Amino acid sequence: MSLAAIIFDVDGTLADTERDGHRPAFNAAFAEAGLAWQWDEALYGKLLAVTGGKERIKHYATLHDPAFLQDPESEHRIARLHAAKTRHFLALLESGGIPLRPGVARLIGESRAAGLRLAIATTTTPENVTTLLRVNLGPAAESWFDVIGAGDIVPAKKPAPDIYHWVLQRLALPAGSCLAIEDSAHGLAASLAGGIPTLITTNAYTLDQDFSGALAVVPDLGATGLARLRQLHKATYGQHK
Ligand code: XBP
Ligand code: MG
Repeated sequence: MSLAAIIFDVDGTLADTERDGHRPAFNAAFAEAGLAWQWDEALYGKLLAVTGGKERIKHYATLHDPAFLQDPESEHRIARLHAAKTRHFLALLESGGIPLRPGVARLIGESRAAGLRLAIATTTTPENVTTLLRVNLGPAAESWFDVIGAGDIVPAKKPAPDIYHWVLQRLALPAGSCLAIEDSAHGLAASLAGGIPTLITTNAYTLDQDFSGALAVVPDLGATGLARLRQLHKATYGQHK
């Protein structure tokens, strides 16, 4: 089976969004709402155990402010906090504060030039993805991706494979003809459960995670172009034509 499509995760893979992007955006939303919650870098690293912003807020409240969840309005309050957080995050993106990681733009360009199909599979909010692409790659970038699977379109977020199943179905490709690029153990669990060979590009939060089952683990995509991805994919699937 030859390589037909690359499916990118977003947070931590396309860009280092978590520590200096989502985290301060959450804190700004909490401050705006008059909450004394403050997520420092170390705490945020632990909270990343739960994917999805709304889910992460609820997880934090369960651990550190259970009274918040006694309020019958708490689900609405979480939704409002998350909407405010998204507003702050988008403003940061628009200001150019979150560049793509090394090698990402080049790999996207090489893949397009070679006629590979591109897709996104992420738990983050759809506008976060489209804005990140537009700000860093220009107004046409969203159209380069055949499928953008993001946010609440599937009920179970990573590490569940649902978002990868959703994307594969829309690509109408077998899992083995795709290659996923992820940065975290949760992302890897999701893509592997979807049957997709996966390359890991680590970041500071995920460096020490267990990436058993990955095609390879690299510190970034700076030295990993399309030729290397084809090699890695062929080593796994090349024998099954
Ligand atoms: C990323 C996430 C996201 C972001 C926040 O996981 O867990 O929740 O932290 O985005 P992955 P939202 O990289 O595996 O997709 O606040 O928009 O949910
Ligand atoms: Mg990620």
